[in-house]
Amino acid sequence: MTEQTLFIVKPDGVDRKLVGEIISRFEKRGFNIVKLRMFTFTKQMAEEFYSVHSSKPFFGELVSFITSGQVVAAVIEGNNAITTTRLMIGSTKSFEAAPGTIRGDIGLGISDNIIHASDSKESFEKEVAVVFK
Ligand code: 3AN
Repeated sequence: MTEQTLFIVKPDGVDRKLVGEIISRFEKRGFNIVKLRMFTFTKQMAEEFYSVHSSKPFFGELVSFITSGQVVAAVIEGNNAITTTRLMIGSTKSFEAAPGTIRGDIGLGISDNIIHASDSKESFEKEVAVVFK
């Protein structure tokens, strides 16, 4: 089933010059890039983007990290995009992520876990509205 999803290379991924490698992985897998944008989150955008996590103890850290530098956001399209992309990024805690995943191959952090990707159609619709409005 062809669907769209969104991923964001976080500030640590941009700082570490991993944008090309990450986009390349999705292109090689067969996804089409539909939209691409480099920008810096404002605090207001970040709070809206991460509003589902607003009651979590790490919410402040999440907002402060995602606003700390430039990010690259992409909308990609392809077969089973949401689930496949989540599998490709790996577990939230990069140090536990399986080798072969993006986090498992090139990360060790939690806040600084290189990449975000929408976890459902509802999340995608909400997130794309914040990032590409
Ligand atoms: P994922 O990014 O794998 O979808 P979520 O949605 O559970 O993970 O969490 C959103 C973001 O919150 C994660 N990308 C991570 O940066 C941060 N996060 C999750 N758990 C923690 C934690 N225990 N401490 C600090 N940050 C966390």
